[in-house]
Amino acid sequence: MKKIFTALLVVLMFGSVLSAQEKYIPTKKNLEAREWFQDARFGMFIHWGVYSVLGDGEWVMNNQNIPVDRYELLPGFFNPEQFDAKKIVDLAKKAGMKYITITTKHHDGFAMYDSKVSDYNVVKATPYGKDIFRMLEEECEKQGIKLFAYYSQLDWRHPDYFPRGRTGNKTGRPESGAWEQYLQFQDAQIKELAENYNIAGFWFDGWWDQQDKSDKDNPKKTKVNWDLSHTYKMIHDVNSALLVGNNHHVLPFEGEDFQMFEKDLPGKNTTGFGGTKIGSLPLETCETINHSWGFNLQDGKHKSVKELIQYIVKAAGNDANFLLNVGPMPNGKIQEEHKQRLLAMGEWMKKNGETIYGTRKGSVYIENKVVSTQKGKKLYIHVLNPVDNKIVIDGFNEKIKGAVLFEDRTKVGYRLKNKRLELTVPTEKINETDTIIEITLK
Ligand code: FHN
Repeated sequence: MKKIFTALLVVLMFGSVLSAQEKYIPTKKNLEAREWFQDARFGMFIHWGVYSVLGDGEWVMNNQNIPVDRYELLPGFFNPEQFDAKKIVDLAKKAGMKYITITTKHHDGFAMYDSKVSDYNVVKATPYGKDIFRMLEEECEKQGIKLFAYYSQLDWRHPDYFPRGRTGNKTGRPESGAWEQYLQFQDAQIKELAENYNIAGFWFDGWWDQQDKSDKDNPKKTKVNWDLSHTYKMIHDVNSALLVGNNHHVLPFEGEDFQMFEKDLPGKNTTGFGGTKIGSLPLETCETINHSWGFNLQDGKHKSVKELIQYIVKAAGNDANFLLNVGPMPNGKIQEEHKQRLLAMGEWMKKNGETIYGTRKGSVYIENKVVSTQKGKKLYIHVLNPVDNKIVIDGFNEKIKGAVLFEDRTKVGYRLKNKRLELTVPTEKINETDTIIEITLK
């Protein structure tokens, strides 16, 4: 009898290891969701939490070494009476955004949804007492906007997030903890989000906190076992269409459905923590309007409308979505400078969105000068910061039927010889943000 029991135990254990590590094969529903995602091209990122009360960004707990027992006073001051989910979703739509990704839990461990796993959440621990994620979910459903859940795997509050990683080391927690217990906590919150909210996917963050950078040849090495395959399988078992992305700054892991880049176009490394190779999954890059993700009272370095529009054009020219961030203030409103920029982007997207939505990257790319997007036989040449009205493109392997200005169908002169394409735009038609030439291919 004992032998049979042991054999059964081995089979069960072996089976569970295989099931968690079996090759991930995205379902048809998932692949359709990926297509939708790539067509969407533009989303709103929302970083919002009790940290907004201090107006010093979302890293304030770590940066000011605020111990947990002091930080836990903040929820008591969080009462965003002017929060209006309809206004937020209206703004996203007016900007031309097709989805919203909001922080359900950032590194501080505070849940912006009605978590049954932890009372450290916006419903139970604040005078506001309402489920912000639920209100956004319901408004997104009404307005046909998809909702993604940002979830931080890194946690500066949970005692079992131990061993500590690179950050959150001075938050007054005991130097002990059970990592497996933390993973169970994390997975329980992820599962309740997947099961109880109508979302399109997860945007994970914080894996990098445990990255073991000592092994240059193995960037995926970590000091702990995140057991990502178990978490991802759990998500896809709840709903195979859920798109999983993880902002780990390394090549995608098995079970992920899109690859994101932060403050850089895919593959670039202006930040110093980027430079990750581009994988084969749908791509997204995320950026702030000023320099802060969470509301920062003193950060007035807001990017211009031209910079933001060129960012979405460059992203699309790199086959990537653009996830542009807002950090609501403690009263629940979006700061005016960001609202105005989003509305201006929306005006541009109304006129030119056809050259972005539903496109894939085109064959023409001259860093910072000319990018291209394509939809069927239409190749859109986006001329950014031209020095004159002649655009020269070498190595052009396509055959052309015609070329016009996208905005008013004015004919664009062209000469194609030995794979060199010369386009001549009427000088008065040059647009200082983006001159779009629509080429019809043979
Ligand atoms: O530490 C976070 C940061 O607060 C923010 O959430 C960004 C958004 O991409 N991700 C991490 C930094 O890489």
